[in-house]
Amino acid sequence: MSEGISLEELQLAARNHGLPLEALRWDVTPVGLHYLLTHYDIPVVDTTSWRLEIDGLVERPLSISLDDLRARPAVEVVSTMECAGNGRVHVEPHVVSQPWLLEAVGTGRWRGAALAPLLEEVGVAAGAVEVLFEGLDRGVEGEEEQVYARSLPLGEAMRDDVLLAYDVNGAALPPQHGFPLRLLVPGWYGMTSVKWLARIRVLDRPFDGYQQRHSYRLRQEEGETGEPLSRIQVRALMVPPGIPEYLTRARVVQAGECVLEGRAWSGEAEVAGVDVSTDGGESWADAELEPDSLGRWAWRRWRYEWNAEPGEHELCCRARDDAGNVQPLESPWNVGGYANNAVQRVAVTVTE
Ligand SMILES: Nc1nc2c(c(=O)[nH]1)N[C@H]1C(S)=C(S)[C@@H](COP(=O)(O)O)O[C@H]1N2
Ligand SMILES: [Mo]
Repeated sequence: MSEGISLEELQLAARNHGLPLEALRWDVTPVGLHYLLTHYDIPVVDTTSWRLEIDGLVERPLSISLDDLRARPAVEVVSTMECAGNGRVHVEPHVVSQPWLLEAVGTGRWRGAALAPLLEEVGVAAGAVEVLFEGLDRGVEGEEEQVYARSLPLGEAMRDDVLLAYDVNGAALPPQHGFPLRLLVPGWYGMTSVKWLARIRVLDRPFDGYQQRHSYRLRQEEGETGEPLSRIQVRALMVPPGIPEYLTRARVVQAGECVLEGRAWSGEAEVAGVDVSTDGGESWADAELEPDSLGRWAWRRWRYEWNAEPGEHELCCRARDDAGNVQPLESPWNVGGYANNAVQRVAVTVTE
C-alpha cells in the first residue's frame, strides 16, 4: 500500500464495495453488506421479455422464462463467495486493478434451479467439453469489446450444487447481484458465478474469451499462458477487535479478556483448523472452530480468548484445510495479483 492507489483505482473501489469486516459476525451476510464486483455496467432487465437461452452442442435447445425456472424444484445453498483479487493491494510490486484489501468476500443463502437437470433436459451431445455462461453486461477490456462470459468444464457444471440462482437471502436478487438470474458455483472464486445470465452454450472446445484466456490466470509474466484460477484458497479473517480510530482505522482495545472471532473457508477442502497469533506470527495457538452447521460451502466461525495486556500488538489468524493447504505468511506475487491468501495482520493498541 506504500505507493498509494490511483484515481482510476478509487473509481473502481467506489463502485465495487467490500464487506466491512465487522460483518463477519453474521452467519449469512445481509445482502447490502456482501461484497460487490462488476466489471462493466449494471444492466436493467425487463423480465417480461427476458429469457434464458440454452443451446450449442445440445439435442433440444431451450428458451426458458423466469416463471418457468421458478416453477422447477428449488435448491438452496449457503455459499461463501470470494473474489480472486481479494488481497491484491498487499502484493508487491503493486498490481493496478480493483484494489481489494481483504474484504472481497460474503456469504449468501442462494436459491435457484439446479443446472444439471436442465442440461439433462436439453441433452448434452457427444463431444461436449465445456459449458459457457454469458451475461447481459457489455464492456471493453484488454481492448476487446465483449459481454462478460466464463465457462466451466462439463464435469463441474454437472455438480448437483451448481445453481441458476434467482433469490438470495429469501428475496429476488437485487440488480447489482445479477437480477434476474445468476450462476452460482460454490467453492470457486467469484468470477465463475456469472451475473445477469442470458445464455448458456454447450461447447465442443475450451472457451477462449478474454475472461478465460487472459484474465483469471496465474502468470509470472504478461506473455505466458499460466494456470487458470478455479477454487478458493483457504483463508481466515478476523473481526477487527475493539474500536477503530476514524481516519486510520487503527484498533483500540481495553486490557483484559478479549474474544477474537472471525470466519474461515476453503474451496479446496473442509477447513481443518485456525491458528491465532497475538505477537505478529512468532507464536501460534489453536482457535476454537465451530461445526459446519451452514453446510460445506459456507464459512465457519472461529473464536479465541485473548488476555490483552497493555501495549502494542499485532494479531494474525491463519487457516488450514483437509487437503493440507495452509495460508502463507508472505503474499505470493502474480501478474493479476490473484489468490493472495497471506495471513491477515491487525495492529492493536491495548489501553489500561
Ligand atoms: N455478468 C457478470 N458476472 C460477474 C461479474 C461481472 O462483472 N459480470 N463479476 C464476477 C466477479 S469477478 C465476481 S468476484 C463476482 C461478484 O459477485 P457479487 O458482485 O454478487 O458479489 O461476480 C462475477 N460475475
Ligand atoms: Mo472477482
